[in-house]
Parts: sequence; C-alpha cells; structure tokens
Amino acid sequence: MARRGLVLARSGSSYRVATATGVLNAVLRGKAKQEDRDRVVVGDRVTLDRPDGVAGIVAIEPRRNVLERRSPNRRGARPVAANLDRVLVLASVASPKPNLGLIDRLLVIAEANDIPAGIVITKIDLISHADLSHRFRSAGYPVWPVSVRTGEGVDELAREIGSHVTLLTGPSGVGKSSLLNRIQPGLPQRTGEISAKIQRGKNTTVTAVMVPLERGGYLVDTPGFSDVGLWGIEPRELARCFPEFRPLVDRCRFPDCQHLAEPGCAVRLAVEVGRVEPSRYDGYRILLKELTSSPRKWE
Ligand SMILES: Nc1nc2c(ncn2[C@@H]2O[C@H](COP(=O)(O)OP(=O)(O)OP(=O)(O)O)[C@@H](O)[C@H]2O)c(=O)[nH]1
Ligand SMILES: [Mg+2]
Ligand SMILES: [Zn+2]
Repeated sequence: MARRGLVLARSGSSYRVATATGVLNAVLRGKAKQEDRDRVVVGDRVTLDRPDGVAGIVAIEPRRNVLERRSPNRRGARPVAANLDRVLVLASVASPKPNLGLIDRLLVIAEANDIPAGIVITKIDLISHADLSHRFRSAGYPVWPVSVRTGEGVDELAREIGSHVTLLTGPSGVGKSSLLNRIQPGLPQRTGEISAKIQRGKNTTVTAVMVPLERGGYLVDTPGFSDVGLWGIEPRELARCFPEFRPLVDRCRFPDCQHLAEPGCAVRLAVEVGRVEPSRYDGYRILLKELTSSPRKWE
C-alpha cells in the first residue's frame, strides 16, 4: 500500500519526509523524477512507494498554494515552499538595520502568491520599535514585536502560530532561526553572528526546513538574503499587492492609472494627506519601475 508523507527538507537529491510511522529519507522516482528538479519543495504532500531500501516519491498532491520567487542566477520562478497558511516577514529594529525595500518586496511576493502575510519586528530589546511597527500596521498588516533575548512577545506569537503552517522569511541575520529555536527548543537550528563590519547577517541558514511544533503546527525556517527578484507579477497587479492601496485603486480617475503622475489619482492623494506612508509609496514606484523595465543583469 502506498504511503503518504509531508516533505520537511531537501538536501541535494534527497528529501526528508514525515510519515505516519516516522521521518525517513526519500528520493524522486518514476514520473516525479522526470519533471524539473524544483518540482518537490518543503510543505509538499507526496505519495511514497514501498520498495526495499530507499523510499521513492512517486507523486505530488495538488498544492493549495506555493511561495515562489525569482532566482538570482536563473531565469524563471523558484518555488520555496508549498501549502502555507501564512508568511511572516521578519524585520529587526537594528543589527541589521531594517531594509524596508527588501521587506516590502517580500510582502509583495506573499500577496502575489495569495498567501496571508504578517510582520514580526525582532530584537526589540535593542531600540524602540514604535516607528517600524506603525509603518506596517498602518499598511494593514498584523505586527508582532518580539525579542528572543528577553522573551518579550514570543508567547503571543507562538499562540498565534498555533496549529498553522507558517513560513519565516526576511533578510539574513534578523533572527529567524533564533525565533524558531525559542518557540520550539531542542532542535536546534544553527544561528549566526552579525558581521560587525558590514552589519549584516552571514547567511547561516542555507536551505528551507519545516519543523513540526508541539502545538500541532509547523514553522518553516528559510535562508535570509540581501536581494530578491519579483516573479510573475503583472505591473497592473502590483498596486493590489499593497493592502492599503487596495480600497483606493478603484477611485482613481483613469481605470488604467499606474498611480504615478496621472491626474485624479486616489493613491497619490492618500499619500499627500498622510493616509498612506510615503516610504511605502516610494517602494511601490521602485517595484513598478523594475517590473516595467528590462530584467536586471542577474535575472
Ligand atoms: N539583541 C538581540 N539579538 C538577537 C535576537 N534574536 C536573534 N539575535 C541575534 O541575531 C543574530 C542572527 O540570528 P539568526 O537567528 O542566525 O538570524 P537568521 O535570520 O536566521 O539569519 P540567516 O540564517 O543568515 O538568514 C544572532 O547572533 C542572534 O543571537 C534578539 O531578539 N535580540
Ligand atoms: Mg537562519
Ligand atoms: Zn492612481
């Protein structure tokens, strides 16, 4: 009889798969193997055959959703994880300094993939998080300020994660693995120092790993990065990936308004009267330009 499993991690051509009888290693086999090598990702539900020896993944169940981003060194989409309830984007108040452009980009990617997103402000033991929290709350995102060092906010966040499948993303060094270790002790995911010279993380986590939680949910730890491309977003869809723009876009004078210099633009008006954060609007313009101009060198 075929067994079903949940993919927890991948290392090269081998996958760690959780089954009703325990965790085992499996390789792609048969039809599953013929498709491209990013075919199976963390969070996939798969069917395993039962040969003697190493288990084989022979089928992948249809996905509820998949988080995809553009690969820095390859054309096309790179799937990261599938079947997620929420993406949490982590931003540290300091060390490293928040990279708002990158954080907005990660939020847009979650929106474009139709996965609910939230913000975790980390390292609140270092300096005040008021401004940073306000920026994302006023954009309509749920925000959880936490400190892994003092424990502040961690229980609230753990309760919120509950029995859901939640992916942690964000720049290198913001504390994704540290947070996971705090919520689910005894793993432990390796964590890294912040480079004193460049105030950046050192890309300690190198591959996505899904960790079962005692409460029944799962957390996916992912590698941080310093840049990420957008994938598969139509320029005219971009404004709808900014939740605070959504109620405004239908009120622009022109139905094809790009919210740049058009007269009667409801988004720009909202920026002028202070209802939309100027830095979020600036982020929108940068991303729109990127989506409408030729691909960057590394794409
Ligand atoms: N002050 C303070 N430092 C923290 C906190 N959380 C994590 N750190 C430190 O931040 C550094 C980086 O933490 P990691 O958990 O490795 O960061 P990461 O986001 O997993 O980084 P990558 O795996 O490279 O993407 C470590 O030195 C942690 O000790 C916190 O709440 N407060
Ligand atoms: Mg990490
Ligand atoms: Zn407009």
